[in-house]
Amino acid sequence: MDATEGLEISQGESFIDVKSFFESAPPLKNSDSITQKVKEFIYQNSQFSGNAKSVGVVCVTSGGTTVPLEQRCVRYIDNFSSGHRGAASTEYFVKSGYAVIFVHRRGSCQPYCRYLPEDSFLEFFEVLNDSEIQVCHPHATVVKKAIKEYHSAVNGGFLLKLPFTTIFEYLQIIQVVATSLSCLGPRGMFYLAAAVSDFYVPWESMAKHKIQSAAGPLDMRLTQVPKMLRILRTDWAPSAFCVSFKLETDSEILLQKAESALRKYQMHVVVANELATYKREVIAVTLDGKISIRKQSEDADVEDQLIKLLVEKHNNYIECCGMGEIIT
Ligand code: PAZ
Repeated sequence: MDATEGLEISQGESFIDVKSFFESAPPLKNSDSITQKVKEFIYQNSQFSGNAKSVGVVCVTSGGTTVPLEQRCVRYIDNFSSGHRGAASTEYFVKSGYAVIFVHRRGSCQPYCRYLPEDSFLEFFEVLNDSEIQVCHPHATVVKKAIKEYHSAVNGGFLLKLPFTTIFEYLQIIQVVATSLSCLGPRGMFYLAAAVSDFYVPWESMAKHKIQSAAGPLDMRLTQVPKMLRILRTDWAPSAFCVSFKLETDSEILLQKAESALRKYQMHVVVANELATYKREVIAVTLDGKISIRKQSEDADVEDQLIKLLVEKHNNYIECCGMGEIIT
């Protein structure tokens, strides 16, 4: 696929930025196989009436993108995100009957693995004899649940995982998913929880080899990453339901920035969250108003309530689109 395919947008300036971003990006590895997997997954989940397999297909993005500083990359700029929100949300979407394309940062938190230990994995197992191991008793319940739910999602064809590391890979994958998902019209959804770099080093101006410290202090000019949300809405998947996230550290500007993103990029929902409290509270900002969602108990996930709300809003959207109402 041509990297700039589907970019017939009117805003000249954005078009040029996007075109030059894709033209200069290193080509996505396994692009053909990713495109084929995405198309097959969407096709298999596109029968929505009668014995519907899924109620819709949602692309969940998760984890932070990196910005390489060298073509043979030793150093990079990273973005804050563990991937926990995307992984938890994926589980709740699958539970609600959605098929999920999970576009995630390599090595970040994965669906159904959130309760497994990161650093003491081996403590979960004990050796019985030369050929058998078993999960130690206190952990058996949580591991059994994780294995069952994971296999049911993957074998049932409800979960497709696509990894990325760099901003280049991320945006190329989003383009593939978005242009493929557009065939589902309003039944397609984007849930963009990944922390995406705002600035990058264009490939052609990037140092080829490891930057040397002997040359003294480093001066580097970063270019703004083109705003893909706008293109996603206007060109790639114009009928899909779009939820983006806004993270800020200053509570004074959070809602104002979320409202501005809602209007500027024509999002259906912007989920506003503050770094200090994002695990227990988020605010869903829509054109109809704001809804604050808090964790219901210490063991609960804020994503549980959030996904319930979004599923309801998505259903209303599908209904209104079916009735010929134009919803922006
Ligand atoms: O991945 P995580 O659970 O550690 O964090 C989630 C989050 C805070 C990255 C996400 O909720 C979010 O706000 N993403 C968008 C970040 C941004 O404004 O770029």
